Parts: sequence; structure tokens; C-alpha cells
Amino acid sequence: MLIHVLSDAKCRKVMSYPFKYHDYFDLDDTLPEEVQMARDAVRSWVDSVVSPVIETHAMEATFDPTWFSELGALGCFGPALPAEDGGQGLSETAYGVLMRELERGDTAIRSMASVQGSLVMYPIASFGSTEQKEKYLPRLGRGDWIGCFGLTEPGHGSDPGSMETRLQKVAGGYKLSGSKMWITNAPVADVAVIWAKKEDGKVQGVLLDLKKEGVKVETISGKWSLRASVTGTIYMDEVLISVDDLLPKATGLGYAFKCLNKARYGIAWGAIGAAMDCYHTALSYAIERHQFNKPIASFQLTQKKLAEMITTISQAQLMAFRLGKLADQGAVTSAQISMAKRAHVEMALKVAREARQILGAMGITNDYPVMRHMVNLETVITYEGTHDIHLLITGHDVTGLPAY
Ligand code: TGC
Ligand code: FAD
Repeated sequence: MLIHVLSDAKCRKVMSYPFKYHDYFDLDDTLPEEVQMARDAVRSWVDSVVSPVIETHAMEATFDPTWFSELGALGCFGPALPAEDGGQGLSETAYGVLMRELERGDTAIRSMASVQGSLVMYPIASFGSTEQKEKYLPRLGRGDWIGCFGLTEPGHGSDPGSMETRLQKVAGGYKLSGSKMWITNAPVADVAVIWAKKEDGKVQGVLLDLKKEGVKVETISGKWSLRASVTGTIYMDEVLISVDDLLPKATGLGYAFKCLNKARYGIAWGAIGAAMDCYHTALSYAIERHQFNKPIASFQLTQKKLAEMITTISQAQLMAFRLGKLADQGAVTSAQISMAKRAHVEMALKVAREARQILGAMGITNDYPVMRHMVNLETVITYEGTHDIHLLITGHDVTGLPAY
């Protein structure tokens, strides 16, 4: 049943619809009880802790650092990793559902979890030594330490294989030199997973303590998007690296891409959360807002927008649940993940733009979450592989011919 308690068009906090209205095919009912409980805990945290303050944080380009430990306590960092690796031992589907819930709040929150869990904990758990796992994973899982992932460079984004960051062999280890740009959380991180080329031309994953001599981190300012997330540039000037800091099983660019598969999978689910929040807001507003003495929801053109929004959201939800099933069976391909990441981010952006129109002038304000989601999604359509790169990955997969 819809709940209509909205007295002031500017007050979104009182708008409340049962979740069923965003889950048209009752897909969440198919989740095991433990996953529904984890989802409810994260949803409740987002609604009570994030949503009341996120507009202010986004306007001021800040975030609450206590969110890291709270996300850790909620099990949002690597939920599908085994408990001994700092995770929760949940399914890949559960991981996706939690990312969807976080991104209902804000992309920045989901990004915190994506980077920590999929881009830092996952490579340590999968390619790290026993000592590295023991040192980092419990702390990262709890959110006591913050990690970041450095693949992109100022001159090399879509083409990380041309990276210039170098690992040079010296007595007692290696010297690491180069720079990594657009690195989520770098300014607040303790450790970075850095991808660098060795003298033999092979790409190597390295664990870099960001307090080491020779490391400098600068915050990137002036972002119109992902404003509640901090992004930085990491400069490395002949930083001494011990052999023990190399991820022993991460030699080859493909290992960096394996991490991206995990994070892109989370984005494929997360973008749906942003779309659901925009749809929810637009539906509530359209029913309450009157023009020509009628709710604007009674006009066919508004209904077309709303009906198409929930149709495309439902299509994405169905694809995400199938993707989750394949991931749980260990059968998902990186090309399937690319297709879902691309399609769902595009869907979410379209939903956000339509929702913004339904809200009229109010749609451009921070009284509603729509414009914030919309500008966040402009980052999501670019990071973790741009919209066009994912199209080319699908093209490569179906033709066997790379067009990069
Ligand atoms: P290519 O020659 O095709 O491949 C090199 C090696 O990697 C293997 N490989 C993969 N392995 C696993 N999963 C994948 N998705 C893989 N893609 C490729 C490949 O088999 C090969 O292995 P081997 O053993 O034969 O050497 O590589 P390429 O250099 O031609 O590049 C292809 C392309 C364009 C698809 C790739 O470079 C790409 O995906 N570019 C996009 C870069 C990107 O996504 N960067 C993301 C940076 S991290 C980020 O944005 C974090 S945002 C964090 C947040 O949420 O806040
Ligand atoms: P470019 O590669 O320069 O691309 C520019 C345009 O050219 C795009 O439209 C692209 O699709 C197109 N293009 C490029 N090559 C081709 C081609 N072969 N065919 C057709 N078109 C092509 N990176 C990290 O390593 N770690 C992070 O934590 C991280 N966080 C980020 C956070 C934010 C807020 C942002 C905005 C980015 C982040 N990134 C991170 C970087 C992100 O992954 C890159 O921005 C992305 O991979 C694209 O690289 P680029 O920006 O250099 O664009």
C-alpha cells in the first residue's frame, strides 16, 4: 500500500513507499533470509545515517570518516570474501544486493565499499602472501585501515597497459617511481595497491604504505561529481619497496583486471540502487504535486516516464540477479560483467534525467537526491572502464576481434 503523508513538497524524508514498488518482479523475495537480513541492516543504516546528511556532505565536498568503521561493522567490505579473509562468507548475489543498497544512499558510499573490498582486500586475499593477508585483511575488513587502488595514470586511463610507473630492481628490493591519478580515497588511505611495470615489462601488483618516504598524495578538487568521495593523485619518487611488499601471485596486467571484474560487478548492482532512489523520488513527487488541479502523475506523459523507468529498472534487476547466480556458480564471464555495468549505468543515468524532469525546478535542488545521483553517475559511466570501452569489450567478445 502506498503511504501518502507528504504535507510539504520539499520534505522528502516523510515520503515512504514499500520496497515492493521498486521490485516489480519480487526478486528480493528469492533471497535467502540471511541476505535479506544483511540487506535490511544496510538499508536501515543508509536511511538513518547517510540520507539525512548526504546532501550537506555532497554540497561541501566532505564525508564522515566514521563511515569506514560503520561499513566494516555492517560487513560491507568484501562481503563475499571468506571470514578468514576479512569478509562475511556471503554469496556474490548478497554482495551485489549490499552495493545496491549503499548506492541508493550515494555512489560515494558504494565506492568506499567497492574500493576497499573488491580492489584492495580481494587482491590481497587472492594474490597475497600469508603474512600480507594476516597484516592487512582483518584491519581493512573492519575499516580500521583504508585502502586504495592505483591503476590509472595522468597519461593512461583506458589503456593501463601503457602505464609508465616503474619498479626498478635495486639491492634489498625495488624502487617504485611514477604517478597514479584519480585514485578514490588516496588522500585518506593507509595503503595502496599500485600497479607498476618491472624491467621485464610485466605489470606487478605492489602494496604501498602511503606514509613511506618518497610518496606524496594530493587531493583532486573541483569535482562536480562524486563530491562526497575524496579522490587523489599519488606521486612516487624512488620509493624503496621490499620484496615482501609485492603481491606474489599478481604478475601480469590480467591480475589488475581480475580486481576490476569484482568492482564492475558491484557497480552493475549499485547503479540500480541509484536508479531506484530516483524513481522512488519521482513517483512520490508526481503523486503529490498538483498542476491544472490534478496530480502530475495523472498526466499520460508523466505516466510514460514513470512506467518506462520501472520497466528499465526491472530489466536491470533481472539481469543483475542472473549475473549474481552465474557469479555464485563461478561461471560469470568478464564480458557479461562489462555488459551489465555498461547497460545499468546508462539505464540509471536515463532514469535520473527523467526523474529530474518530473520534479521540475525542484529537481535541480538538494532538497531531493536526483541531481546528486545524476552527477554521480557521470563518474560511474567513466570509471572502472568507460561506457565505450565496455561496448568494445562486448564487441570483442561477440566478434573475436579487438577494436581498442
Ligand atoms: P588485453 O591485452 O586485452 O589483456 C591483457 C591481459 O589481461 C587479460 N584480461 C582480463 N583478465 C581478467 N578479466 C578481464 N576483464 C580482463 N581483460 C583482459 C587478458 O586476457 C590478457 O591476459 P594475458 O594472460 O593474455 O596477458 O589488454 P588491453 O591492454 O588491450 O586492454 C583491453 C581493455 C581496453 C579492455 C582494458 O585495458 C580495459 O578494461 N581498460 C579500462 C581500464 C579501466 O577499467 N580502468 C579502471 C581503473 S580502476 C577504477 O576506475 C576504480 S573506480 C573506484 C571506485 O569505485 O571509486
Ligand atoms: P581516457 O582513457 O582518456 O578516455 C577519454 C575518452 O576516450 C573516453 O570517452 C573513452 O571511452 C575514449 N576512448 C579511449 N580509448 C578509446 C578507444 N580505444 N576507442 C574508443 N574510444 C576510446 N582509477 C584508478 O585506478 N583507481 C581509482 O580508484 C579510480 N577512481 C576514480 C574516481 C573518479 C571520481 C574518477 C572520475 C575516475 C577514477 N579512476 C580511478 C579513473 C578511471 O578509471 C578513468 O577515468 C577511466 O578508466 C577512463 O580513463 P581517462 O579518464 O583517462 O579517459
